[in-house]
Amino acid sequence: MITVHHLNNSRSQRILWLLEELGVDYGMKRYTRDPDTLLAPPELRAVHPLGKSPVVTDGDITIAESGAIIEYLVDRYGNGRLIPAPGSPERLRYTYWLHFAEGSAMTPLLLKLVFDRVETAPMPFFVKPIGRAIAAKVKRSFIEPNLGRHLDFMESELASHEWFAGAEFCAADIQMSFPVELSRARGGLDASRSRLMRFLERIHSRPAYQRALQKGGPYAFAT
Ligand SMILES: N[C@@H](CCC(=O)N[C@@H](CS)C(=O)NCC(=O)O)C(=O)O
Repeated sequence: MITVHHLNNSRSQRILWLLEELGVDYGMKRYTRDPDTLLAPPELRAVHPLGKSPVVTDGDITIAESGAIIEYLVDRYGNGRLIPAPGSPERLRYTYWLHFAEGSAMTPLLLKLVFDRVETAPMPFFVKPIGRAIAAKVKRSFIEPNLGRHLDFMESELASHEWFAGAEFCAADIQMSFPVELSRARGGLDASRSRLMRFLERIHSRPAYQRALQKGGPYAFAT
């Protein structure tokens, strides 16, 4: 039996969605973020030493890291679904986007979360102007240009491809959903990038996405 160790408002929503798309039975253990720090509760460290979500257990297998979990589930339970044919150009794009989501897209988004917090964090009055000026400079000179380039790149790829890997929806789109949703919520994605906005509309209207939301909620990024 598959168990998804699911943290509210997190990347593990993608795993619930994938399992709903595949129609595979699974159980769920819920964990709730600390309201102040937003960190996962320490119980999650008993499942995997890093204590992050998602983690999936399946019999005696424990697997962490969204991309690795998606590969495992598609391979073990997919029967060829949600993955392009081996050796096809779409398969290479599938691999690319599966890695891009966590390996590239998430980096400036996380840095933005951190530096937004630094900008508003309580500090002694005599360092406040310096702390805020440094945070603003890092955001302006490094984080925002990177975010913009990533968004432009993803938008342009959806101009030449219906979905991220090609003409068919696949698990790479599930993996890409989180950085695109986070970009919409906090990374500057707006109506000026209509293809990414349309991507969000399309994924949010999928019945399996809706079922995963009902099971996993609350999830703040499905707008
Ligand atoms: N690259 C990892 C990232 C895992 C991760 O950072 N998960 C976040 C949830 S979105 C988490 O568990 N945060 C709570 C914490 O760090 O305590 C993956 O894709 O699985």
